[in-house]
Amino acid sequence: MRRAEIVRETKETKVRLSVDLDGTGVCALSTGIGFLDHLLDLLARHARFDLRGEVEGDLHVDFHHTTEDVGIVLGQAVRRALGDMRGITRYADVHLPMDETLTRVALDISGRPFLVFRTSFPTQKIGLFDTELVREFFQAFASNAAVTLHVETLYGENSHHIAESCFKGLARALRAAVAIDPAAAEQIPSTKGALGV
Ligand SMILES: [Mn+2]
Repeated sequence: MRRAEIVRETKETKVRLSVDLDGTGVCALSTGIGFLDHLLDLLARHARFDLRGEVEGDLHVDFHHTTEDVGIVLGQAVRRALGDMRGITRYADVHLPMDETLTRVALDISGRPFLVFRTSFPTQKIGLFDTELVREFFQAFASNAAVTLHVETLYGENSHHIAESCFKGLARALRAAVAIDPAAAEQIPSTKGALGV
């Protein structure tokens, strides 16, 4: 069972989140931030991960802590659910089109955290959501899932479409990279014989 649950509590947020990497794409998670809930729903659906939990954040301050901390906890949960990463495909890359927008996401479940994020937004807000928080989420996720993640929006004009293409792209890349490689199901996909140590 590739499942894990993480509970993280600070003065700013309290996050309980469970992930099943071999789910059906259910998302039963409410952050109090409408657009972030929408993006997490897309992530779960397109990765076919089941995400469940509760999030309480200091939304009276702004959306920063909550968005970042959900990224931290999701990253930690994915990393724990992967275990020793035996048999995974490890690498994946997708080009995710969303109407006029095209975003490329390349992923290596390397055990080494690194983010390249070359995406900019034509607006500062999508509804009440600050577009600068998309990078914060990706940084928190990549750092805590210990993956090498390259995200680049090649072109796009609508901030909603751009944010969606980043999250759907991450989802599709995760789905492919965590998939078990039938040709090497019992092997750690590294000449080092171990990942993330
Ligand atoms: Mn949408």
